[in-house]
Amino acid sequence: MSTRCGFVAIVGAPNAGKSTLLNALVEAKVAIVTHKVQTTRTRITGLRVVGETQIAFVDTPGILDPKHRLETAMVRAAWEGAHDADLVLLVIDAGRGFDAAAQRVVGGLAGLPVVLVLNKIDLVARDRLLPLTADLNATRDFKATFMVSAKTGNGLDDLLAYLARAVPEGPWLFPKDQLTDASERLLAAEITREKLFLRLHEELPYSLAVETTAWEERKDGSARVEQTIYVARENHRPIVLGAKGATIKAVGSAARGDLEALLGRRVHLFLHVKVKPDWTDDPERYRDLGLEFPR
Ligand SMILES: Nc1nc2c(ncn2[C@@H]2O[C@H](COP(=O)(O)OP(=O)(O)OP(=O)(O)O)[C@@H](O)[C@H]2O)c(=O)[nH]1
Ligand SMILES: [Mg+2]
Repeated sequence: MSTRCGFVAIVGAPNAGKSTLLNALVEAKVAIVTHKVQTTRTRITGLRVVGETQIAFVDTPGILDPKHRLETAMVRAAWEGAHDADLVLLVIDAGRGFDAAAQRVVGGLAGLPVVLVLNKIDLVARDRLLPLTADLNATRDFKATFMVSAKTGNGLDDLLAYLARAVPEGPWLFPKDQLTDASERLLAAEITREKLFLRLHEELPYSLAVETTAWEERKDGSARVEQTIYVARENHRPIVLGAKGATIKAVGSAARGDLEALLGRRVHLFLHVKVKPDWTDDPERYRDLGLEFPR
C-alpha cells in the first residue's frame, strides 16, 4: 500500500482552541494552552501517524489585527502556515460563533483548501450548531465540516480519519515516532511561559518572553536547564518573583513537572529574571521562536 503524508495547518481567531486541538490530535502536549488569548506565538508542528498516513499538524498563532511588532510577526507566521499547508483546518469557537474575529480569518483563506472545524461544542446547545454551519458555508465552500470538542475528544476520530485520507500520497517526511519539530529548548521555554501566563494577570504575560539559555545532560541521566524570563519593566520583576520568591518558585516547580513528563527524565530547572524593555524590538528573540523579524 502506498503511504500518505501532508501538512495540515490549524488556523483561527485567538483562543479558538487551536493548540488544544493540536495536542488532542497528536495525543501529546506539544503546544501550550491557556485561557488567555495570544498564547501561541509561533508555528509548532505536531506529528501523528494514522495507518499508512503521517500527518504534520501545524499549530499557528491566533489571527487578529496586529497592534505591534510581535503581533505582526505572529500573524504573518499564521498566514504563512495556512498558505504552506496541503490542507487548512479553520477552527471556529462555536460559543463565539461567526464574529468579526472569525470573519477576518475566513476572509484571508480565499482560494485555499479549507476544512471547517466547529470547536467547543461541549459548551453550545446542539440547535445552535446548524445555523452557524449554514452561515459559514454561505461565505465559501469548505471541503468538509466537523463539529468537535478538542477538550472532551468528541468528534476527533472522524476528523482524523478524514484527514488520513485527504492528505496527498507520498513518503513520510519525519521518523515514525517523532512527535514534534520543535527543539527541546523551545518546548522547555514554552512550558515555562505557559506557567507564567497561568499565574500572572492582565498585560504582564504579553510583555514577557522566555529563553532557554543553557542545557546540560548530566551523567546521572538528568538534565540541567537554565532559562531567562525577560520582562519589559523594572516593576514587573517583583511581580514575577512574588513575595519571598513564591511566584517564581511555583512557576519553576510546575514547569519542571511538565518538562520531566515530556522528557521522561529528571530535570533541574533554574529561572532568572532579566529586565529588557525593548525585547520585542530585538531580532534575536524572534529568531528563538522561529519568527521573521518585521522591519
Ligand atoms: N470547553 C472547551 N474549552 C476548550 C475547547 N478547546 C479549547 N478550550 C479552551 O479554550 C482556551 C483556549 O485554548 P487554546 O488551545 O489555548 O486556544 P488557541 O486557539 O490555541 O489560542 P491562541 O494560541 O491564544 O490563539 C483554553 O482555556 C482551552 O482549555 C473545547 O473543545 N471545549
Ligand atoms: Mg494556541
